[in-house]
Amino acid sequence: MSSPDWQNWRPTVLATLLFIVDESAERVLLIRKKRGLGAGKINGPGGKIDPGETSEACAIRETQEELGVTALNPAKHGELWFQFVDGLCLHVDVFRATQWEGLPVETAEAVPLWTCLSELPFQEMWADDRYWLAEVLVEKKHFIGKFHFDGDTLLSQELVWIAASA
Ligand code: 6U4
Repeated sequence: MSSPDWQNWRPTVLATLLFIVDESAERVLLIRKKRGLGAGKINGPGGKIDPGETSEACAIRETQEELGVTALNPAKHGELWFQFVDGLCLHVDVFRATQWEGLPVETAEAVPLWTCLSELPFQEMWADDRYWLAEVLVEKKHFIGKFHFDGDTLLSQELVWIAASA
């Protein structure tokens, strides 16, 4: 399977992920996703950007819809470029927040999972997450990651850590 032509890659779907980090308790608010792409997996809350919506507003809205929690001042920490063999070209902005309002509740879309930062459940997450998630959550790093998937199988990856202005 040849690698994607990342130079000429254009996304067809724009989405977000948001990770709320409780720094004093060294834990992160993850979800068990109930439906949509990646149903059954553990991930951060997030979803598709609506027309005219900023990615930050999308990340906040999706987290409210999925968990009933409002993230305050999320900071963008990265971009994920996903090329799926079936043709999906998915671009995801990744946000990290350390302040929020509300208590997480289970919804039709997700089960909330406060998770120790030292025990991220990579075996139940998308295969790309092990390459960037701990560094973003714990070390507050910034990145661009490009990942080629066949369904759940990660075929190839390119990851660059970048200066904090992303
Ligand atoms: P809406 O807008 O409610 O339809 P939702 O159904 O939650 O959104 P969906 O199914 O389009 O979203 O999937 C997009 C979500 O899946 C984004 O939050 C990013 C996440 N996602 C998809 N592929 C991923 C991957 N390989 N690694 C990862 N997250 C991924 O960490």
